[in-house]
Amino acid sequence: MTDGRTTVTRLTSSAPAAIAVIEIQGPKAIELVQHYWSPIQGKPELQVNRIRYGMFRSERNDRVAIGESIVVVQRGPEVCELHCHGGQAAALTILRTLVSAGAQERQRSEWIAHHASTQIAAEATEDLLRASTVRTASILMDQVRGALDEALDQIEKHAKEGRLAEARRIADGIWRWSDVGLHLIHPWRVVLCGPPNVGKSSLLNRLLGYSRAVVHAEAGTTRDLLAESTSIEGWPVTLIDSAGVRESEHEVESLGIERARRAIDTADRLLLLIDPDAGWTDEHQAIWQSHSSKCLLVRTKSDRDDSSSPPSNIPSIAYLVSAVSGAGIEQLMKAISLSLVPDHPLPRTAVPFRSWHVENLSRLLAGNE
Ligand SMILES: Nc1nc2c(ncn2[C@@H]2O[C@H](COP(=O)(O)OP(=O)(O)OP(=O)(O)O)[C@@H](O)[C@H]2O)c(=O)[nH]1
Ligand SMILES: [Mg+2]
Repeated sequence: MTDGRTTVTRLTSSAPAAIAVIEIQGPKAIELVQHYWSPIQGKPELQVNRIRYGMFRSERNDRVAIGESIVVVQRGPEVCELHCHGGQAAALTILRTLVSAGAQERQRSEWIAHHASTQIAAEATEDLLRASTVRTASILMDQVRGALDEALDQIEKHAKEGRLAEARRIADGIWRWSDVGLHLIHPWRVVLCGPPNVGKSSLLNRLLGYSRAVVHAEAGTTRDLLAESTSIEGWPVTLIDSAGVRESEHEVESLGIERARRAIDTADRLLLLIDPDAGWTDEHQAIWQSHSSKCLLVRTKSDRDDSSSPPSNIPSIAYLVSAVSGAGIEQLMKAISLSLVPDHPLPRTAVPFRSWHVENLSRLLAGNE
């Protein structure tokens, strides 16, 4: 399998985690592990599928300063897994030691491609390592287990046997999940926008759950874009705070407003914020006219509402929130989630998650018209 090479691969993601798993395989695998590892208890011999605990020592000549506690599992005659602490230092030390002793480092992508049953299963396995929520990971896990491959096989079979309508029906059913599939590891970009002082930075902080952006009573506080990753109902989202949009003579503020406009144009969704006192302005109207289909209207500062000054020209579809009291925030999160993914795939659904999957389906559907 490794052409006589002994290879070592870090199987887990390089992001810090509780545990890192390194696999060594090839003719020298077991010998190398036994050279650097010794058990806490019992004989040093390894047995297939027996879990052993011990110390990995980088040096054997008694000049050892630090040993790493690891769990060792021999998985086959020439394969061994080493489970160590998940920070960078432990895994790197073990990898480097084994490489300097003659093993060849193999990239995880190569390892995955070799072990996966299909290209799609390999891609799903790679993306699974980058999934940031249980919800997105479980969709990718379904694709690792073959949901998309099976659906594509069915399409091919129907098409070959002349049942084009059936092939098309299945392709249509998969294609409808394209948007969610393409965002499983690439977050949706949701921009908080509106005139200065409407409460964009305050709402960003409230949605994130911590104080990330500077909030101030002075209009024009935020100058640059401020992007932060989070998840909303299990969907990965980058929330972006922006400078309040207005005509400004101030050079730095104008640069910020220019960036805000670009972010508004390229956003997946906009939270267009309306201050209860200032109401709906020309700036709102301009953003709404170009982007109404991706806008959620949000009337802010609801804790300040009183019957003596009811907001007049604010559309009634606006969500009412208070970044101060938290009122309406949960409903807004639900609305954002529903607007991003109105209908979510059930378990074992075939979901295309790379652009080439979507392009192939689009071509297939276009050719079948
Ligand atoms: N009572 C109340 N005040 C709020 C709320 N949200 C924001 N404010 C106040 O409104 C002012 C402006 O808030 P920011 O969050 O800085 O507004 P912004 O839209 O980011 O402003 P710029 O960055 O200048 O465009 C501050 O004095 C906040 O304390 C709220 O929900 N309730
Ligand atoms: Mg701000």
